[in-house]
Amino acid sequence: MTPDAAPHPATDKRFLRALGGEAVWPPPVWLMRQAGRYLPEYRETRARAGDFLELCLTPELAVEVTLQPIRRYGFDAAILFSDILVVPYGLGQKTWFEEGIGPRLEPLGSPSAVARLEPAALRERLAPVFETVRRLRRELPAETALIGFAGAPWTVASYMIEGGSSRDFQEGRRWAYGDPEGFQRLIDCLVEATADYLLAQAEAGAEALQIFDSWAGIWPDDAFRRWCLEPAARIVSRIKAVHPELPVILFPRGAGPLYREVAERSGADALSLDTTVPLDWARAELQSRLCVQGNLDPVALIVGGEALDRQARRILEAFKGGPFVFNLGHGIDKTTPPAHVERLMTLLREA
Ligand code: 1CP
Repeated sequence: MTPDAAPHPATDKRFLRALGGEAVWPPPVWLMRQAGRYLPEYRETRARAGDFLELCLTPELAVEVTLQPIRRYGFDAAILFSDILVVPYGLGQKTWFEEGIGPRLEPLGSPSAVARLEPAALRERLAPVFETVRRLRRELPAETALIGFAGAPWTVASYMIEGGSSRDFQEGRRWAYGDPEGFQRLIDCLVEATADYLLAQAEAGAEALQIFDSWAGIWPDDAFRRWCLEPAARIVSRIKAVHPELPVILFPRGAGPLYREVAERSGADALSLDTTVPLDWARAELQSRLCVQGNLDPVALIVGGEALDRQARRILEAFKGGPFVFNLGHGIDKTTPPAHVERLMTLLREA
């Protein structure tokens, strides 16, 4: 770990310095899902786009909504505006977003459907995303880093199998236990497609990459290793083979004590911590090995006031002195008052 005042930092972007292992203070900050429905200007652009996938795949509009939270709050990092489900779309699976329901996909049906996916077409189908990344690098303020992202294989597979959101992921779990070889073929396909997709974002100018495994927390430990940790490690290794210096953040949400194995074995530069990870444990077991990011409860941000201040201060106190990026433990809720984000930013700047 290098001290804050390293003589020749490779970058002066605060966010990238923290990912590189520096204790930057006050900590760099961004918020998962920082562009979205809680912002009136997003709702306005969203209405103009009509369709959500159209918004993701129209560079002019995707750039605009990426920049909106940066203009308002001056976060240290912008995250490309897109969605994890553009990958199934890029693979040729029918994917759409229904107002008031969320993502919908034509379910894969059976493992044999994996053979019909079209990994060779992904780069071309998702070309607008890479154009968005290129434009963002030109338009972002000099001090703001650009994060590219993708869903992790299991989390994306869960939507591909269930045909949308799920309460208990029964279909995916049945598939994994009942036909592990068939399920492995889907995961392998997603490992390759996701690595290709992230590498293309890196070539277009993404300066850090985050892999969202939002539903990693449902598995027994052996299944977690096989379906979450191993695929993530393979993606990281493919990225590092081409771009050894490009920082990768993993978000194995709900991994509990397995977060430590992810820190040791995934090859990631940083871990994004969900709200339930105990702070003292994370400081001792995780932050001693790599940069941690997180883990404010999004509901504390909805409530605001003293409750928000108290939760934010606890996190600051726990992670001060080591590599740390302030963030939420999960995506910002659409009912969050924008003024509460402003209050949080004031508190962080005074830390
Ligand atoms: O305008 C709308 O109604 C669409 C809402 C929305 C938005 C704003 C969706 C549909 N996706 C997004 C953008 C998005 N999604 C971003 C970029 C914006 C930013 O961060 O500023 C990112 C990083 C995501 C990632 C994402 N999509 C995840 C992983 C993170 C997480 O929150 O766990 C997941 C699981 C999705 C799937 C998805 N897409 C959209 C919704 C509503 C959902 C969740 C559905 C569910 O809960 O199962």
